[in-house]
Amino acid sequence: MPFGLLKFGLSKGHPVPRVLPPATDLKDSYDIVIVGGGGHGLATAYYLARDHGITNVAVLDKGYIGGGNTGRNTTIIRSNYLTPEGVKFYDESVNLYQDLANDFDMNLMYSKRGHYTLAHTDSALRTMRWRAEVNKHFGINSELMLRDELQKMVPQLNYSEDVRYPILGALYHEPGAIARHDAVAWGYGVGAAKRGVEIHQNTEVTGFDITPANGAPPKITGVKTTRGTIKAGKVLQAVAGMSGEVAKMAGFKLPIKTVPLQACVSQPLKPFLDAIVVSGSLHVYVSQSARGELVMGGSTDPYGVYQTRSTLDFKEGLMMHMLELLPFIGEVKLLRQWAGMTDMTPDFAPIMGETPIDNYYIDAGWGTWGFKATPVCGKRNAEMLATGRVPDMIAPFALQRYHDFKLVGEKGAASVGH
Ligand code: FAD
Ligand code: PYC
Repeated sequence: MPFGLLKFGLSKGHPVPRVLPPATDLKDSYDIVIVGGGGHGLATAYYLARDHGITNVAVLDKGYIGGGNTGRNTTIIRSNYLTPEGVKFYDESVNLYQDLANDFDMNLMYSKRGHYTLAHTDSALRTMRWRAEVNKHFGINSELMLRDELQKMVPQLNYSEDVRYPILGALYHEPGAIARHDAVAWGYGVGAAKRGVEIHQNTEVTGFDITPANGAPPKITGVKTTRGTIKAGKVLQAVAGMSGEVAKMAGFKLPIKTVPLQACVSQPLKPFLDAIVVSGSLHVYVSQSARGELVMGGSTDPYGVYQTRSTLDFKEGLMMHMLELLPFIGEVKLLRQWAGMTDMTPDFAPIMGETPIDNYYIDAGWGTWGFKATPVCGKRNAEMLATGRVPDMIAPFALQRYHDFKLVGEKGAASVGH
């Protein structure tokens, strides 16, 4: 009998502890204002306070923390990217994830599963071999696996040759994992708040005060919100699906198209699938959560809109392909379906660092792949805001690269087919 729990539940003397301090008024001025209380904004605030002692910081979110894509993603964490810049960057993130539960004193349910990207064609096998070689060069455990070996590792899949896209092999990535996404947001938020950062929910940013200084680049001086205008020494924009619109308020343009990405979960099933399985050709991916739900998704919707509507069209297409991969789940019921808005860049890599506005920094272009990057973004954004220098780790992701035509082509590794 969990007596302690019963006592906790019944006694007024044991209230559930408040995890975030109660909301306060906005101050007139902050050293740093972070626009967006998703994982990226909160992680930045956390590392600013923890590693740099900077706490005169406000995180502003128009809704509730983690209510954007941080709380809508399918929680896949991996570093099996294609470019050296991407591999090093996501590897740092995977490493940071290892200590987070201890840092936060919170169970993130981080679960290493192994990640398999299926190849159904010879050209896909070639790409998987390429990714494996780049990964191995940087010390990351990825390898090409041909069908017989794969079948031993993930016997649940349909290996029949009598299908449209028979499975030929896979890129196996041993560190591939899933975690509890809301706990990541809350862990960072609570950790930042405990150290003095202010988190203001229901506070929408509606514009910016920018001073044009004679001949010098324009400079940020303040942030306009639905609760008044505040002065800001520096600003970080971390608003994922709203990146293009918020940048427009600051007076510059991003090479971003915003499209919905949908996902769904099944009713809970007895655990049968340990691996995370992705197929670009079938436009599906699936893992089984600790609760037994199959967490499933596919490609982005083919139209640019700012909405999070679930569609029958997506569900039908996804299930058709899921049944090709796991034909025995035909009777399984769907429990929930949802969508998030994803900010897609031309090269499927993020945009991080400086902008045309002095002291206005950006963390955007996270499309369908940014949950896994939450810790590294927080750590490197904080370093940049604290020192005023762009860390080498994120320099390749500068907005300027589109002007210089130095793209970081990650289309083959960003997530599922697009
Ligand atoms: P968000 O969590 O979206 O936070 C941005 C915040 O900004 C929001 O809370 C929003 O309310 C706020 N905001 C917006 N405009 C304003 C404004 N004007 N003023 C104030 N606040 C504002 N990535 C992976 O790595 N692995 C996955 O498996 C994965 N699966 C995904 C599945 C789906 C269905 C979706 C939609 C995305 C998936 N992603 C995945 C991508 C990932 O979720 C995002 O890239 C990541 O969560 C972005 O985090 P963020 O903190 O930048 O943004
Ligand atoms: O980034 O691995 C990923 C991912 C899978 C599905 C959506 N994003």
